Amino acid sequence: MPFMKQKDPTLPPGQVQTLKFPVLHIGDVPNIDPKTYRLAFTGAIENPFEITYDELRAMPSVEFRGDIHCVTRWSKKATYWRGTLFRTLVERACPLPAATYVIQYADNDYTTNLPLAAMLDDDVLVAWEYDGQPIEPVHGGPVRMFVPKRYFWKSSKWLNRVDFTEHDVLGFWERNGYHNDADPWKQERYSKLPSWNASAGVTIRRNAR
Ligand SMILES: Nc1nc2c(c(=O)[nH]1)N[C@H]1C(S)=C(S)[C@@H](COP(=O)(O)O)O[C@H]1N2
Ligand SMILES: [Mo]
Repeated sequence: MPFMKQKDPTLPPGQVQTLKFPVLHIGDVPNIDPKTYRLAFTGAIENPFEITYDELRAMPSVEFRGDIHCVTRWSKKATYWRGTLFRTLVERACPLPAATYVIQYADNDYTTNLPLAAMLDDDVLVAWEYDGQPIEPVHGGPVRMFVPKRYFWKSSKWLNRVDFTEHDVLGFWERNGYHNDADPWKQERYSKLPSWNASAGVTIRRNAR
């Protein structure tokens, strides 16, 4: 009998397990000194602030154990992260009622966007540890965003600013044809929008729920 490749029902459709930890990003790995690192909270919030690496690590931390999914079809199971719950930082920022989107900014001009409601989930972390160690620079250290319910491009490495906006602002991959919502279980990989439309700076509100 020929060997039948079993689908893994614990992985989202179209994903294949990897035991490695692939490294994926645009540009060079920035060299960020944790001593001078700052994360800024800006935009439609009552209390704009900056927080240092040490301040983040001094806050109550939460851990996440679970799977991550890249749109290029690799998934890594049972990853282990630690960080500050994003929602706790949102409470400090105190968004205005009109603030409904969160735009992540990172080194190398990387950006990605999600609705604020999605970012308030109890597994969304400003992460600073992977597998019990400080996050390596290639994986986004010292600090990256971590949004495990979405394809991994929604998790900015080298996060330096979180901007709260009243309207959606497409991020780097979202402007270049990737789906705005990025739910792996729904295989939301690519957008049907022509890329010229998105790159012309058209504001899209179709994911307002
Ligand atoms: N700043 C930045 N963050 C990024 C990216 C990037 O190019 N730049 N790539 C994204 C993509 S497509 C993936 S799959 C993950 C990869 O994270 P890893 O290299 O730690 O596996 O980072 C995401 N965050
Ligand atoms: Mo990715």
